[in-house]
Amino acid sequence: VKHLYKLYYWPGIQGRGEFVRLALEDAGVPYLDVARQRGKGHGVSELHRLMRGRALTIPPFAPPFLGVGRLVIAQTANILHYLAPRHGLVPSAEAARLHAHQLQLTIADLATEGHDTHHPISSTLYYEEQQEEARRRAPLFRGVRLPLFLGYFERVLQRQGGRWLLGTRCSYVDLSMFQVLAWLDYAFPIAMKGLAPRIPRLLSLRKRVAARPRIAAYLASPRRLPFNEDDLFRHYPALDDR
Ligand SMILES: N[C@@H](CCC(=O)N[C@@H](CS)C(=O)NCC(=O)O)C(=O)O
Repeated sequence: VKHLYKLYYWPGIQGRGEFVRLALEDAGVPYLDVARQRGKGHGVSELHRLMRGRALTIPPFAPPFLGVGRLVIAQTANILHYLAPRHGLVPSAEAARLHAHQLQLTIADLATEGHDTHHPISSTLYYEEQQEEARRRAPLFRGVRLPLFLGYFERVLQRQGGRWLLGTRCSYVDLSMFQVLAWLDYAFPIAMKGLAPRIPRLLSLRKRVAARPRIAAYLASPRRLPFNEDDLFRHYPALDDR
């Protein structure tokens, strides 16, 4: 009997859970989004139970995590590394799988730096408590770090033939790249407009992913939550000016 995948992630935001959702949605695999369900064995309390309780010998530190039968694994890139070969989301050669993992970890670094524009001091403080520092950090992200990251991915894409980041088919890395570009566009529309001429391949990759039938259906469904100011990427106009 195949287990139903359980995705454990905070409700109310796309967050890092979205990288996993996009992979499951594109593969057409059914899954339970545990914290978005009500009732016993569901909800946010179930996340806390697995992180803090005695149920697991290796509990996760933070969401997202994935439950497969009795196995519970965390760290976004690790989850995707597990799922991808089982659902045709990565080429099978070892080198390709390592490169996919490498690119995914780099996307994770970019996501963290994007988040840190509004939380430069600590995620334990509110944005309003670190606004001044955010106004110092954001221009450095927009002006230096972001072009460096996106320039890197644009170059990889070019070397792979311009269509997909890895090989000749869509992989989970492309799905995650779509997500980061969508977030960036939401959070930093002015900066992204300025960068657009330098990342033509990435921008067409984004459209190509959005047009995949299962992704398009997902994006139009209530399962896809709207962007918001509790999420990893937030639209604070003060952090996207000049
Ligand atoms: N490196 C981890 C980061 C996990 C993470 O930071 N999760 C966030 C939500 S997106 C969280 O709830 N963190 C709680 C904490 O850091 O205390 C991953 O990629 O999965």
